[in-house]
Amino acid sequence: QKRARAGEGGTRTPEHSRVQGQVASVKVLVTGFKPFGGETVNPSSTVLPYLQARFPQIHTRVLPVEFERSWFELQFELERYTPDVVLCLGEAGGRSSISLEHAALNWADARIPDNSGQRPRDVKLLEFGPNALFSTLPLRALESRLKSLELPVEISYSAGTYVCNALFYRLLDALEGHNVRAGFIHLPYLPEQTQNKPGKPGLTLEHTVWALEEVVKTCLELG
Ligand code: PCA
Repeated sequence: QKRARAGEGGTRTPEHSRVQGQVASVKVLVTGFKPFGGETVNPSSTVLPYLQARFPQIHTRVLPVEFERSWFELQFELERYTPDVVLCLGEAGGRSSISLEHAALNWADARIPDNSGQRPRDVKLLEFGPNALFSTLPLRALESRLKSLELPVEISYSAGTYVCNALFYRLLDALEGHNVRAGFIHLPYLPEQTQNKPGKPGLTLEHTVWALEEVVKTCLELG
């Protein structure tokens, strides 16, 4: 069922709102996750205050690492804020690049329980939903922009089968037929997280924030 009314209230008048080439009225919602899996930080929420400071007009929110509650809280933001662009961020420990996620799978298989103790195994997220849904962000353009700055970036074809994928899938499902762009980006560990994990790659906070600033800038320009 389609409960999110994210597309409503989003009528824009670009002629009136164009400020120095930017469409000032594009409403961008950026979410991150709380720490999980024994970590004390999650890069996806660490970056939010930096993005908020750089772009005061955006809306940011930290979500719980819980299958049910993360979607419940995101839905609340969609209805309250009626964004034009939704960018969800999460941590993908062990990856070395910023992962622009292309696809969300209609599948949940949790390796560890979520922060509420829930551990779905081998189940569909939506019984009658399509097997996969695709990001509606311009991933190739984002990839080129970050590559040209020599930031580590890749387009990824799996957001996993845990809470991030579930949130991404439900978001794309709810926004189908709405004029709202949505995507998910997975971030590598921060250096403080890799200290006790020999061989695991990470990315500095500076580079992570820089990459996401470029992404948000692109999102703000999506009229
Ligand atoms: N990463 C997990 C859930 C929360 C997060 O930041 C995932 O990839 O599913």
